[in-house]
Amino acid sequence: NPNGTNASAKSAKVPMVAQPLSNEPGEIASNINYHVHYSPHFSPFKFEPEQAFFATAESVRDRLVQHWDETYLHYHKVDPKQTYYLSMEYLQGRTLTNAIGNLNVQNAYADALNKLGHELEEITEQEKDAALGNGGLGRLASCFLDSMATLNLPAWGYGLRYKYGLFKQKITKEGQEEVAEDWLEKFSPWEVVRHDLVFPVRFFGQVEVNPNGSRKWVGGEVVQALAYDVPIPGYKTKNTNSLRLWEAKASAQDFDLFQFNDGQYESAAQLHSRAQQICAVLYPGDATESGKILRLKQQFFLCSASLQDIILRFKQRKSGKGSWQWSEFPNKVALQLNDTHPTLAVPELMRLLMDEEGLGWDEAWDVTTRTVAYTNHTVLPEALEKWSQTIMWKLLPRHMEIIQEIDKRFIDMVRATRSDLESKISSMRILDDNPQKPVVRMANLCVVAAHKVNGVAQLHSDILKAELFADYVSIWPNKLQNKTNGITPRRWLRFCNPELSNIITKWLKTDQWITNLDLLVGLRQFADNADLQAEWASAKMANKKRLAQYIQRVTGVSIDPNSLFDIQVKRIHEYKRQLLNILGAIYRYKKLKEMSPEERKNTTPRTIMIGGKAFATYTNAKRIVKLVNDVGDVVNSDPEVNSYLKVLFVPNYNVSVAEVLIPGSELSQHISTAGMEASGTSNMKFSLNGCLIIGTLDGANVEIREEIGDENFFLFGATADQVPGLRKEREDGLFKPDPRFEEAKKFIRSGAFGSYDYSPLLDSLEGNSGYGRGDYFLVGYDFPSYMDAQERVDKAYKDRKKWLKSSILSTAGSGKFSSDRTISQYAKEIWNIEECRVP
Ligand code: T68
Repeated sequence: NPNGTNASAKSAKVPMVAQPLSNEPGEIASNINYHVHYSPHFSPFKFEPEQAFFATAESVRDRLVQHWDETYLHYHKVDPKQTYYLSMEYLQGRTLTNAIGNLNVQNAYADALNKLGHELEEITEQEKDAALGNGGLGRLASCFLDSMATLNLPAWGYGLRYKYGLFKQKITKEGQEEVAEDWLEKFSPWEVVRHDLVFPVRFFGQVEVNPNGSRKWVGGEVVQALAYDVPIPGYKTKNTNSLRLWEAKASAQDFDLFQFNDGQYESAAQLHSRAQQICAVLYPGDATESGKILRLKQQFFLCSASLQDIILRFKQRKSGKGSWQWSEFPNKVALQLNDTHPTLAVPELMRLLMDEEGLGWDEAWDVTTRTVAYTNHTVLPEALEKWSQTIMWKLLPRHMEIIQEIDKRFIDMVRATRSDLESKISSMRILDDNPQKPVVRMANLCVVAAHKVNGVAQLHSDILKAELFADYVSIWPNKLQNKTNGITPRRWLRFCNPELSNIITKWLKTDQWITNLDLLVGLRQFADNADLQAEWASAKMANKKRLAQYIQRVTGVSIDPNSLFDIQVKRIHEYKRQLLNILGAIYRYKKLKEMSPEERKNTTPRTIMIGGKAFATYTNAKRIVKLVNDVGDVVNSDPEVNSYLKVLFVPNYNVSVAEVLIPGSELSQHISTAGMEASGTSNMKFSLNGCLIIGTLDGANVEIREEIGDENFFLFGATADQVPGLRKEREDGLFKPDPRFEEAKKFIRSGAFGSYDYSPLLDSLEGNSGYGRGDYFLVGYDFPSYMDAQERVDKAYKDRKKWLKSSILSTAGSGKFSSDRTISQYAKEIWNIEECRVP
């Protein structure tokens, strides 16, 4: 029995897997009908698109559950080494289209729904996005889950089941407004609650020393972690992995019936409401101490529940197989930390092994370090996590003891073996004992404890090696690796862009590219072919029209599908430089205004779309959102120029909005200050969909340009190694701004876009240095080369054949950026796991 429990009734037998379900449209229709009636969630006899969505999803889930159970049994039987991906974020988006596509039952479901009077496309639109993440890091985790299942790798994702994921962005006259988004408002048809999987997680309390010297963490408060599983189907394979999301609950004993009956309702349910807070929201504000404690609780909750589950599975599989040793644990478990957010897995695994399982320090440390690997996603100093030691001692006293010991042993090791590093110890060690503000540096803990550390694009990994982690590399030369990010070609081409997919399949004479993306190079030989170009152009036009309809619906602005569609969508951040984009748009607008009507006719009409969410307390990012909206209001209603230029802010950018925008884009902007964007992944999605890139030599742009050819990439800007020197020049007062840059800023200051006070934002671009000044992100320095690159874009777009050729070559050169490639590399070079295909 894979669950390790004894069947209580002697004769009780569970049929291991139920009868397979038919995928014949009539059978599917009756299955949907069955759910409408017998899995009721609404009033009887209601069958509008919403009810049809839930019933359809439940019928798809039935099919997934069969594969899921078989996968569960198979992994249990084979007992392979498995990967556990620990992430505080998953940006799953919608599931229905992806699940139907991976099961290869699109046509059957479309037919079945037709029989019931519905259109599949309309039904899929009913689904809410699961947005349990912020941006790139969370979406990467979801792409990885898709690839792990598709590659038949025995792997699990672990995360938290936030009630409110990422906020919904509303655009008002004031700019961005955040509204809570309740993705579980009705319910999620995909998740399955596992009532038998509950683990206790402790907070606060104290450490008890036993007479034999062993230590135990006791007291404090205990909440229960309850497992919710989401199926992760692979593409055209039975392997269906799990994303296990933990929810926090208090138990019935924690409800004080006496107090309640005494009318003290709040205090009676105190522990219940404290438990509920843990999974209430993604990234609760951490300006206050209670906010910090809550975030740390979330991180620990994920780590502790997941490790207890993993250890239980390890023991269950070992039981009945004779004697075994803890040293075998790393042969069965690979734990990947998605950034430092789950770092507490390190001291928690140490604690579980020592205090619960009775291992000594050396053995526990050996097991832990052979199990854990860490991915870094940023070099921005402000994004490197540092937790207050005071808070940590309060919330996790035993873990602080362990971290102290790891720190001490690390220092001892360096002193004993590397006297040349003496002066580096204070920056390399885990604890920063600065008496003003003692902190734990989570990245340092990860690097010391992990057997492998990786960056997410070549340039980023090189920077980690040469700068952030250079001293560690001198101790452990083989620890640091590169794993260039990737995206799943299923969601990001096959399903979101069926028009282009069909053309690719037709010209390559195979659809194998869907799981072997390198085959796209086969398109290169046809890049000049007039027939392919015509088909390519018509697919793009169809997608542009669909995008134009979407824009009309959400903004009320009509855009011209014959104009160049130019898109920048990502989180709003100063280093990503949406400000450079909008200043360029402003300059373009001003020049158009100065032109004669005849001159305007020679320009390339453009529709500039910018979308993305600003973190709620990030003031300058919110000012940028407001500026884009204000510029759009003026430009789009200016009859003199609005057939040559439109500027749109696309509200509430998320995964399903991306699925509409990316196929319809022709130019996309990836224009971060060089050295600051670790990788970027939307650059890969755009390129895969035949969109040309204007960008800096940053993150994965470098590799994309290498793959697709520099003649198909609009490059501009300083390089990463020039950046420090340029900042220095600026500080020394040597920077001479380009007149075009000055003109654009002056135009905003003149009030051309309304009366809002943009001076704090513009001031950040002025002066030589200082907090919020001195143009740290080098917008002014890169502006002229950016505008020159934009002129090259305008010219290139007029040569239709050449543009289409570059577009085809962009898709053809994107094979490397499949997350299947990325995950195969993790599997071989970090996890040491192998395929375990369900027969
Ligand atoms: C991104 N990081 C990188 N961080 O910025 C991007 N959440 O270059 C890279 O492509 C991507 O990771 C995948 O590797 C993030 O998305 C976060 O969202 C974040 C940062 C701090 C705390 C929580």
